[in-house]
Amino acid sequence: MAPNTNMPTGVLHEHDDEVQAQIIPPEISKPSDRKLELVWRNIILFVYLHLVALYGVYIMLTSAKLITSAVGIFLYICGGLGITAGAHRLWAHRSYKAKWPLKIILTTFNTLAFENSVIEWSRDHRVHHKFSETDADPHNAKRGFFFSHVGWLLCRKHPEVKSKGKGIDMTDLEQDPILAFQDKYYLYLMPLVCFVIPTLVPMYCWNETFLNSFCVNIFRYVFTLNATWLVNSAAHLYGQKPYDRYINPAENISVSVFALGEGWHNYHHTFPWDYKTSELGKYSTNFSALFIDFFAKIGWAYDLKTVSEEMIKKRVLRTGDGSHEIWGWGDKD
Ligand code: ST9
Ligand code: ZN
Ligand code: ZN
Repeated sequence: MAPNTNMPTGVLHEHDDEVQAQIIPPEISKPSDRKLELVWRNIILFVYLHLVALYGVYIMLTSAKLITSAVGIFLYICGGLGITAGAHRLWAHRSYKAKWPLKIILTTFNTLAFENSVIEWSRDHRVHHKFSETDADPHNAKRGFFFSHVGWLLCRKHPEVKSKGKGIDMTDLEQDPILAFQDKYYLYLMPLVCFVIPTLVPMYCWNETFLNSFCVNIFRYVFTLNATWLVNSAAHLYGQKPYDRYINPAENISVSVFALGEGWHNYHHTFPWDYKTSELGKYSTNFSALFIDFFAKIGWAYDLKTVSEEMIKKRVLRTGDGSHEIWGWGDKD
């Protein structure tokens, strides 16, 4: 059985709740009691973006050309893949390897999604897995739905995030020239790829108005953000726990649909190295797995990591909440 080096909780599950409480150092397990330092620039920007996005919905339903809306949906999928197949599965977890043409596609898609550079995103995400639901977790779901959804981006990070984060090894990503380039020039690349080009293309290619083009693109961006944030909020709060009942991440099909297959979060936190981020990777609720499988077929993605049926079965029987279909087989030894 391959050791789960990324997840200290993998060891904790061997024990009952009381023992777990003793193992987690008390200084990071207790709820945050410090004063929040709000970042008004972000609050104002996110309120503005959400208002424009709402107007974007109205525009899509009334005056936007069909092709403008269709391209908006296409860009949501592209940007989404830049997060799921790129930042998350390829880079933060290294659950598969990619040749440079696919890395360039995914870095471009990732920049389109504007969720910070891959290196910054992955650092926060590695901290999230290693110190899940403690003060060191950037979007600690124990602080409630709003905080884990968007609140964490509206205030200064908890000091524990920064101090524990310093111990995370990021050299693998920092040494990647494509990611280093994206990180270095992010402040030029991001506005161009996420806002300027998607606004100009509909205007110049099919005579869309500036207002329509701008608002539909902002809606596309805000929709991708919320789909991502739902993984941190809803999928950490609502759903079944067939693989590990001792953790909060849960299986949430609605989140999976909007987040291109990332709502199977109980599985993902239990087996974070699986490139499918779910047991079955059914394409209907895991478009990102379909995308990676396609590129594996043409050889641009390789070394796809997964989990054996045997290991999943053992884990389900040992720590699952009983909701896995395996329990119906009557084979519990
Ligand atoms: C966005 C990100 O939306 C969303 C990520 C979601 C992740 C979801 C994961 C779920 C699984 C995958 C599902 C994908 C589904 C996708 C579906 C798609 C359809 N370790 O950050 P600063 C240090 S972004 C170590 O400014 P503040 C470090 O020294 C949206 N150290 O902290 C750093 O300096 P440097 C757009 C760390 O001042 C220094 O602190 N972007 C760590 O507390 C200062 O860092 C925004 O809105 C760490 N983890 O400010 C920007 N972190 O960087 C939002 C920090 O030089 N961010 N340090 O190394 C900000 O404005 C600020 O970060 C802040 C905190 C105000 C939130
Ligand atoms: Zn992850
Ligand atoms: Zn999570």
